[in-house]
Amino acid sequence: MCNIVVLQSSLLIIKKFVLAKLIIFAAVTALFGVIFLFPANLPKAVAVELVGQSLVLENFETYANGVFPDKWRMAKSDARKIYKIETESGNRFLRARAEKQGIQIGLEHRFEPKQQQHLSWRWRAREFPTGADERLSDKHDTVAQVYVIFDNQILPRIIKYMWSGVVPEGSRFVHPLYSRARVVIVRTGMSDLNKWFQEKVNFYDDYKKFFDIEPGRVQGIALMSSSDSTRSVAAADYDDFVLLP
Ligand SMILES: [Ca+2]
Repeated sequence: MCNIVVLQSSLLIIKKFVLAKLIIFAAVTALFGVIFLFPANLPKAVAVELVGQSLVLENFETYANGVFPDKWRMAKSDARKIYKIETESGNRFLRARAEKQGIQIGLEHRFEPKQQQHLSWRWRAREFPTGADERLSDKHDTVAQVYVIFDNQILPRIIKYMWSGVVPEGSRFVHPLYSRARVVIVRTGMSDLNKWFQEKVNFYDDYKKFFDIEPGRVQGIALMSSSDSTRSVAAADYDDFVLLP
């Protein structure tokens, strides 16, 4: 009898533990839309290992004008309204315009970060979210940000490279909404509107500096222009994501 009571009580504890884990997982997924778990109907990016070589992950040239780039996965279907292909002087790129929204999209590509440590891309700010501050959870919006997602696709570590209107360039801090994410402000200021800039980051070094361990496999990259916290508008363009040794 006693054993049955102990067993029942153990089962209850296990159930509570599993429930708590599920609640935490749902909360994290809702916040960050662990995008690679969802829309499995979309084709995966071709995973090519090119050790010691550059690899163009995405230049948007293969898509028709005005469409959502279907190699990218979305956290919510409303992403289709935010992210669309645009053409300018014969070049195709991704245009983002988020009105009171914050939805990320991601491109799955798994590889060993030690082999290809750098990511470069181009971006252009068009409209900054009003009153945003990337350090504060209640004002956490960004005109443009690019992420590298590491280790796994359930509770990944993430490094987010952001263009901030106000936070000083070079700032590095823990993400205010997700403790496994780190932020690097790679560009600051609202004066350089409508002008393309190229960025290049060493995500392998950044991971080691932030977490003090060797990174696991990169799972992919993601991007987001967000304006949900400030109930305003964020607009930016993105192009030419390249992995380099
Ligand atoms: Ca392009």
